[in-house]
Amino acid sequence: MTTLTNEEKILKNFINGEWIEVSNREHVYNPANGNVLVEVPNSNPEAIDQAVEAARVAQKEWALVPAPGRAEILYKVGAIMKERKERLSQLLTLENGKVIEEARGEVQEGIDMAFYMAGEGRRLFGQTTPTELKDKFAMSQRCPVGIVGIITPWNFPIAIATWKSFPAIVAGNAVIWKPSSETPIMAYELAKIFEEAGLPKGVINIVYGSGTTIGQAMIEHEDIRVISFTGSNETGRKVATECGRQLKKVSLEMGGKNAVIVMEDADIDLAVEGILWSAFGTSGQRCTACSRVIVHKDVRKTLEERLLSAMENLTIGDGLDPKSKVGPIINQAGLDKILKYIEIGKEEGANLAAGGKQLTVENYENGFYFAPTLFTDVTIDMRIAQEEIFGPVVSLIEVNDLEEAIAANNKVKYGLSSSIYTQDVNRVFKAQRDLDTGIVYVNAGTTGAEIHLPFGGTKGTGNGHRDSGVQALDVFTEWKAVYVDYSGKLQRAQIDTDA
Ligand code: TXE
Repeated sequence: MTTLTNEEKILKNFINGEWIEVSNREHVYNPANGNVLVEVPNSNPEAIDQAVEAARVAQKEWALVPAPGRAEILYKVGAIMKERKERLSQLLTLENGKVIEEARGEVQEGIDMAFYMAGEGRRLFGQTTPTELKDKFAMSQRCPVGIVGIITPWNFPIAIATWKSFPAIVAGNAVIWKPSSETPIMAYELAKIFEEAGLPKGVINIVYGSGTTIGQAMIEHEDIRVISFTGSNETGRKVATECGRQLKKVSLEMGGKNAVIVMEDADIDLAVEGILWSAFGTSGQRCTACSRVIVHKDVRKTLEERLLSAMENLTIGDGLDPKSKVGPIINQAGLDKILKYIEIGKEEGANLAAGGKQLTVENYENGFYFAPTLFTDVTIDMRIAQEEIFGPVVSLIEVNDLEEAIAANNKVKYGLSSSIYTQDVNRVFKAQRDLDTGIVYVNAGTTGAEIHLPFGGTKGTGNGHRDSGVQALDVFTEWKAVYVDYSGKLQRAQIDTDA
């Protein structure tokens, strides 16, 4: 069992390769039992000025290191993470609550991202292209943007950080990272790993603090040229508005209202397994969580019965207990939000078929547990079918055919992930074309993204950018077009083309 030393329990900012103690700190709680885990700095905005100063100096040197050399550091980061996987996973469960098997999966995602982005050190492809003039050469190349700011949430405290920081670093940027103060330990551990891997000081800087103080200071600082944000739609809109005022590039990933569609020809048991995993994993606190099941009328009753019976077998408890299938909710505010939606669902006339209440787990009385919940008789326009609840709550919606199912899927303001269970190849291709989401799964739940594919969504989920995949590099690079004229004379584009 991993424990923290007294020194590790007082987290510090990491600026210019130094650990800086901050006297103003807040407690961070283990959601499984309500005990204090660590203290996290509540920094002043001046910490951002210091971090930017360090990043400015560091980035100039870092950008001159050949990209394969930058990648070598990421290979080392990946190797250390791999060696330390169990420690990281246990600490992740302690601070976030997700069950240990999922925590291991999340850490693995970070390891995969390290090796994948290290590979980019030998690609970072640009293009060469013919020119319209003789004896002239043209190419485009990726350049670092300079200093980038990343703002991350608590639900995937290590994976999301790696999706953002690794491409930024391999592309030659310096990073200022504000992690969520709910889950600060992963950032601390990752900073130690960067340090051990030999990342030059100032290339990554971690400043802990509130969104409104530190997040805002990052957005306002004119030398931070990009903000990459994952979090709620509400906060993301504020971030984008502020960044817009300053002509700052901003990449947003802001959640979803994801659906699993189950057609009448589906393998129902397989669908039930997929729904359980994607609806109740991480206690429903994933941006890709399945929170709606859109089911064909012919199999609605069968699916409902089998789902309810499978839900009864989910063990809820401390994520470190291997028997637990569903861990706690992040905090009291998270529980309150879920409870509010249970009331809304009841008032709207949905049928609460299971769960809908806070749970007390023996010996973990101060933990934040919630029963896996199913609402049936839900219609598309109900708020529980439209708004992100961020808890283990699923709404069952009955439809008559595929067209209606796709329309129901698309009739939400989000567009992150969707899934369809069917055996019919024609339906598969029609659905993957028409489902208006950035990610589509066939015969699998709504979760399970792999790091080498683009992650993100349409409509209210984002603003057109993607985390992970090679597409992540677009956020952290500028394109430069270079023309080399070796004709020895003035050649005017568009004019001297016949010469
Ligand atoms: O999110 P916030 P919170 C949703 C989910 C959850 C709700 C609240 O519904 O219940 O959001 O969670 C920083 N300027 N998601 O409060 O506020 C903040 O410190 C700059 C869905 O944690 O969006 C944190 O680091 N930054 C989501 C990050 O933004 C600001 C994952 C996210 O915080 C800021 C998390 C500001 N004004 C929550 N205010 C998903 N879709 O995966 C806050 N922050």
